[in-house]
Amino acid sequence: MPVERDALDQVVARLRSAKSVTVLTGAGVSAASGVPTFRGPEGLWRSFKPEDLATPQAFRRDPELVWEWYDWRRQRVAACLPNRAHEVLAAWAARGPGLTVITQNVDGLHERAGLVDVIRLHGSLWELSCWSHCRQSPESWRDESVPLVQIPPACPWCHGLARPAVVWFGEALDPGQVARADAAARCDVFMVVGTSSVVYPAAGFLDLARAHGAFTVEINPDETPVTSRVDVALRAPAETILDTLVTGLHPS
Ligand code: BJW
Ligand code: ZN
Repeated sequence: MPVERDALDQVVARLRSAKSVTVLTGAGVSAASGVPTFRGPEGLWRSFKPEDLATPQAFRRDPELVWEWYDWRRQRVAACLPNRAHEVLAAWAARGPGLTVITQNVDGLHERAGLVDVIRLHGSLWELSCWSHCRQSPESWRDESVPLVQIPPACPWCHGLARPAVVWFGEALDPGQVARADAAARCDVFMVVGTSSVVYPAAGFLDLARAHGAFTVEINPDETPVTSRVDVALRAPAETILDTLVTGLHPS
């Protein structure tokens, strides 16, 4: 179903008068790049249960299996390129202050599109940390080797087990990133883009923005648990609708 012109015009008008705009992104933003989403028909978890792979318990039980999954995902993402949604957000942010991007994605595609200062709630596929938090190691370190040289990889400092520096179910998010997201949610326009909005605390930032009085927008081809709570739901792919919105906002 085509997105109604009225709805688009309303969003562009709000964006034009906004001093601060925050965009919360999820896996759907990277779908057009070929990165599988988590849930849904083609989701990463159609054949794996999240609790089998994305929890500290799963890692403790079988680090090799979990690392094989992450190694496969790293290889897959390394072969992908940022799409129009990533590019539009990076170009918009580069025009000056006012746009903040919070992402749940661990793929690094926002950064590869040139976006700086992205708030990363769930860590990065490209960073590792020491499973036993040894005193010598930094909190995390970058490792972009594809495929990994060794599975499971070792901590270069204590030679014990390394883990992906991502946030698994039941783990706390980085308080610094949460504080930044919390501040960014107090904005004039808050947009949730390409996320199923089922994972907390990320999904809760929309309500914080609403409580602050933000105008709220969802961009997703499918309905989600927050669709009924936003001011405007644009049922379309992120890579087309963000382009349309920004062309309306900054006509060349
Ligand atoms: C398109 C599109 C296109 C397709 N364009 N769109 C409150 C209530 C209930 C539960 C909880 C709660 N608070 C906490 C919990 C527990 C839990 C949770 O949320 N559980 C729910 C699932 C029930 N949360 C946690 O455990 C969090 N930790 C925590 O709360 O800690 C508390 C604590 C405090 C102090 C000490 C200790 C603990 C941690 C959550 C971590 C989530 N981690 C993952 C894995 C990251 C690593 C990895 O990648 O392997 O993050 S789970 C996974 O889901 C990943 C994603 O970032 C996240 C969200 O998924 P996302 O992005 O929404 O993807 P999909 O696939 O679900 O949706 C894609 C969407 O795109 C779909 O809607 C499509 O329609 C759409 N789409 N193509 C636009 N072209
Ligand atoms: Zn270590």
